[in-house]
Amino acid sequence: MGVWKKTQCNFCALSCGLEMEVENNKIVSVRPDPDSPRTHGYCCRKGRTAKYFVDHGDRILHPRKRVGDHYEEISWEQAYKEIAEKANKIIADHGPRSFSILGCALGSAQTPYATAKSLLAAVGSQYMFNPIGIEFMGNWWSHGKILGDQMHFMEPDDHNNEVIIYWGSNSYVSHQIPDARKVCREFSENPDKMVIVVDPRLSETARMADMHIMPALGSDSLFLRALIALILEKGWENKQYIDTYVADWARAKRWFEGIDIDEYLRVCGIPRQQAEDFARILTTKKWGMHQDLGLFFGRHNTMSSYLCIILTVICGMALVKGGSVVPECVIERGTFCDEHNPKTWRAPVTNRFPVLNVFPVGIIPDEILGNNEDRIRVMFTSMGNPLRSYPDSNKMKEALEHLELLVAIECTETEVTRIADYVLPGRTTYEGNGDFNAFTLNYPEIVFQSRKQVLTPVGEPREDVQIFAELTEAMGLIPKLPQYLYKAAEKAVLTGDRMAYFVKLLGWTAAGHLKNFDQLATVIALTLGKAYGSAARAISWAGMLTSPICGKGLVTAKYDKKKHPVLSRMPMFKDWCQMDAAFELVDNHPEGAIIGMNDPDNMLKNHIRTKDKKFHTWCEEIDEYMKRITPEAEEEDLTLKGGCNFILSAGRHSDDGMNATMRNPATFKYRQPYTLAMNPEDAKEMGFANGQMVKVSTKAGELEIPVEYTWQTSRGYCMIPHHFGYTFQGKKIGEHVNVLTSHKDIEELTGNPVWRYTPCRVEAI
Ligand SMILES: Nc1nc2c(c(=O)[nH]1)N[C@H]1C(S)=C(S)[C@@H](COP(=O)(O)OP(=O)(O)OC[C@H]3O[C@@H](n4cnc5c(=O)[nH]c(N)nc54)[C@H](O)[C@@H]3O)O[C@H]1N2
Ligand SMILES: Nc1nc2c(c(=O)[nH]1)N[C@H]1C(S)=C(S)[C@@H](COP(=O)(O)OP(=O)(O)OC[C@H]3O[C@@H](n4cnc5c(=O)[nH]c(N)nc54)[C@H](O)[C@@H]3O)O[C@H]1N2
Ligand code: SF4
Ligand SMILES: [Mo]
Repeated sequence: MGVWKKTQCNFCALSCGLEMEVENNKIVSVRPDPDSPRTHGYCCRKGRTAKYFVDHGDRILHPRKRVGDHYEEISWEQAYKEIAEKANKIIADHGPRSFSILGCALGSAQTPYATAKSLLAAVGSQYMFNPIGIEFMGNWWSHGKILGDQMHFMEPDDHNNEVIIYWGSNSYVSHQIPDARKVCREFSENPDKMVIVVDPRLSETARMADMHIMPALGSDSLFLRALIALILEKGWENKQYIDTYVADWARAKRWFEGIDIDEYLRVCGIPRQQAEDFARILTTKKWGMHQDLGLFFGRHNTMSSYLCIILTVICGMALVKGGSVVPECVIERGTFCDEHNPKTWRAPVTNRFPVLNVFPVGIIPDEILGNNEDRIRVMFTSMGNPLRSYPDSNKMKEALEHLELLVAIECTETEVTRIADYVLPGRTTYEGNGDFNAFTLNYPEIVFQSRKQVLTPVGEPREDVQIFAELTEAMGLIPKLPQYLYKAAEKAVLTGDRMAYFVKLLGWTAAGHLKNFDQLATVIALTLGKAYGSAARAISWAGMLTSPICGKGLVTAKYDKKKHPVLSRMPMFKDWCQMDAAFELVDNHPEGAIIGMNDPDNMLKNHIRTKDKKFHTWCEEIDEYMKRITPEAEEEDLTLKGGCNFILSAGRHSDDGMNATMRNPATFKYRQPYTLAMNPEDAKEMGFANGQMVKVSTKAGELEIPVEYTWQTSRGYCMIPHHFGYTFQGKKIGEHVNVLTSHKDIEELTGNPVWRYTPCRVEAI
């Protein structure tokens, strides 16, 4: 019999509460945690495979450096010293634009981001790459334009919706919203509620839908434009809501006037009657929409996200009870990046800009391989696998090999650790103590959890968040910290009075020792982190103290005045003391805790962040772009050319794989195999037998793969999961689909890869 410990799954953004049975420092079984206020006793089978992720022969246990064609183990001290010297020399010679950081965040854990951002700020670079630059560029940019906020985004208020719409989302499989399966089933089974799925294929979620709308592949923007035009033609829009909350509708409205709706719908392959039925529901029921990769990885994905928000606004469903709402963020995920502000960097070769501090990942090869003096020459990676998860694996490898310094922080051998100059062992979140997921998706409760250590690390791995802080220190980018800060931190841990430490920290900061506030994370990780024996735990505290909800009257966690003597001297510390109490609540509850409540009655007031507190539906970039979203242009563009005979979904978040995290083939018997999913009618027409090996080629590359017959795909559409092509203990299974995707195929306005619409050629071998 082992000991049961509570934690949180680190495989996807849902971050289910889990209980793990640990025996002899090994996970022997995993079950969902019924006490979790986040997921209420649910987990999927991926969460249960945690032991295969942490316990295997491919773990990285010690720091190492590349010497010629092999690696040598070195000490942490030597690693830090050499990396610091090399990075500093390159930055001194070529400036801060030579320096970049990649990853530092999974969908389920983002603690390292705090100290990584701190290091980036200390260098003076803005080059951060991670999955925001894969999936959220268009959606968050659109929220920035229309709501004036790139960090908070709208999700269904599923407790109060009558209709839930999944647009390009297979939520029954991919989860992504709390209680995803329960919500799906509840809306599907309840005769008073509806599930509507907009998806060109019969996904698991679409199978449960009351209404399944199947736009022709890649035609979402065209369909959205027609749908909005239809609502306006009928006069069904919510005029009162628009008059009250929208600044510029008269101008934006022109995009939808006088267009030939029937012609648009013809190209989208949507019957007029179905479009009208949908429009009627949208304008008479209370609905919320979850958008996901079908949209985010689609053609014109920024335009589609933008139009989805306009649709929500004109139906009066944005930021209202029963509509689409924004769950508050407990931890700040980034800052608004206005691409027109001259201080916001543009990448020199591709001219791309960041959204919420992150650049699109597709630009990496060009920004490294360019001949320009200010090209990227250094990259530190953590919690990300650019050689598999990012487009164009082959080009990406060429680029990473061209770097002058590549440092990989990893818990497991990957394609990146095999080419890096230095490899630093990271802990898994089950070995760390305090890692959190900043995607607080519950609503209306504000739930927060901080992972408690489940396993004692083997070897010398450190928390990624600590490694970034120590690298910053080694690079000489943080002033020497006074002994009294370390002492205050130790005392805080001993007495539980962290606010006394906080006062000392503020006093020291006010004396102007730091270049910017982002650097505070490093100071806290090095002092309080040291005292706690966990930088992650200290960063959870710091993140909560600087929370966007601090002082907004939303936090219900109670603080004890006696425990906060600082209050008698400084009453203005009240809000911080309350956040400190919220931290304590979370810290004492390994299953997570409800620390506050969203404010459903003031969503419009609180979450329209434009200067005039109104939605801004018109913008110049969209105005220019909209001219090309026409049936003529789209029909021409949607015609397959250059020998291509299929559209490929490059990647599929299938039930059985977990991005690039689950590499261990011990789980393969539970997994979707490495196949090309094809509609049986297509396959028969091509003369392919089920299981026959075929060649798939694109402009970026080619691979060989067996055909799998399935009605889950529609005609002309085939799918390859992105869960293969990983070398594990010397053996590679299948190929990775990103050898087929080009880094040039990124959306033109903001830059997500267009991975759900990759024209390809499939042929017999
Ligand atoms: N099992 C499992 N779960 C996961 C993950 C995983 O790897 N495995 N990964 C997690 C992560 S990081 C993410 S981001 C999420 C992703 O979650 P999802 O976005 O739900 O994942 P996809 O499988 O890409 O599903 C998108 C749906 O969009 C549809 N689609 C494709 N093309 C189009 C189009 O042109 N228009 C429209 N409207 N729809 C289209 C597809 O048919 C598919 O059903 O999943 C998370 N959950
Ligand atoms: N073609 C194609 N490519 C895709 C997709 C697709 O649909 N199609 N989906 C994309 C999406 S939506 C996403 S979000 C990305 C995700 O891709 P990535 O950002 O690369 O994230 P992961 O694959 O989850 O994990 C990356 C690395 O983090 C490490 N890691 C995992 N857990 C821990 C931990 O606890 N501690 C430490 N130190 N390291 C850890 C793993 O070993 C792994 O090597 O993939 C994208 N790539
Ligand atoms: S993979 Fe996602 S849905 Fe499955 S247990 Fe983990 S967090 Fe929950
Ligand atoms: Mo993702």
